[in-house]
Amino acid sequence: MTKELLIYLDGKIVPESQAKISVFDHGLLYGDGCFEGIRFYNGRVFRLEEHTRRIYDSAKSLLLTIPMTPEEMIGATVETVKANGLRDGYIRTVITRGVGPMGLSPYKCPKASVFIIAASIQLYPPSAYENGLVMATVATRRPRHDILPPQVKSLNYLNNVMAKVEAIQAGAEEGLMLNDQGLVAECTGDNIFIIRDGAISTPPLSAGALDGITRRVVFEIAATLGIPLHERDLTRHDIFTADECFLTGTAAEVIAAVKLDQRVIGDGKPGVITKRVIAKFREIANSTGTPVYE
Ligand code: PXG
Repeated sequence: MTKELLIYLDGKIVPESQAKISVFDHGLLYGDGCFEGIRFYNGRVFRLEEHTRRIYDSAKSLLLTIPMTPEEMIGATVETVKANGLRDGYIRTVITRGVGPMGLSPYKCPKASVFIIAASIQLYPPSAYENGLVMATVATRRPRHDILPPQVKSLNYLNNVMAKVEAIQAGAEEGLMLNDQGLVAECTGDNIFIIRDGAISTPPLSAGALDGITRRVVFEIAATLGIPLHERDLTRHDIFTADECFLTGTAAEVIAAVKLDQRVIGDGKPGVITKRVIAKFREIANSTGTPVYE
């Protein structure tokens, strides 16, 4: 039998078999809530303050009161990793609207629930990290800010799930999502970057991309390596004709993308600048973060 994970749930650390949420929780009934995906490397939680800030921002946007302070949230996150004795892995922090009567109104849900899982995740097979990912443009568009704000990491991920399904059905590993104007927004769980003539470009957040924390790390890396980086509107054509392309996300980390809709990007292999960014990312991820065991 595999050992049970220990889960943080509403102030207590409990075995996973006891970590249960009510069927009347609006997080389940309506997808009403928000979450974070965080990685830890080498006994240190990567960019924990930034993830914590983002979940409080998501909650604020949803009029959702998290029943603890950001400092307590940081403490609970570290404690959950420690309780499981893990050094490398993935944390899923979830805030649900909590239990209430059926009906959309969140005003009848007195208290939000908070749970934190520390485990592991593998988004793509190891071969994808060696050879790069194959992408397909999907018909499902990223919603506009006035439909479902892409900055809110909400529990309503059906837009992304449906896009992922389309990508898999097209024989691809990742789906390229456009916004309502047909401009590149992001992928189903990753931000996208291209490189052309030695400069990196990525869509602005206004295109409908999540303000990815890995995306921000790439901005820092580009500055450190002296590689120009521009936020600008991108079309599929820009990706077809790029020299290199890579995706970023907490789960994905930094990974090359080598094909979009049967067009080979660059020479069809992870590019030189992409490899430099990946190496620098690994260095930063393995040497910084909030210590769990000190
Ligand atoms: N866009 C979307 C829509 C995301 O969901 C990112 C970009 C990258 O953001 P970060 O901050 O992680 O660099 C995400 C994050 C999963 C999983 O279970 C997905 C994400 C993060 C962690 C786990 O597939 N996506």
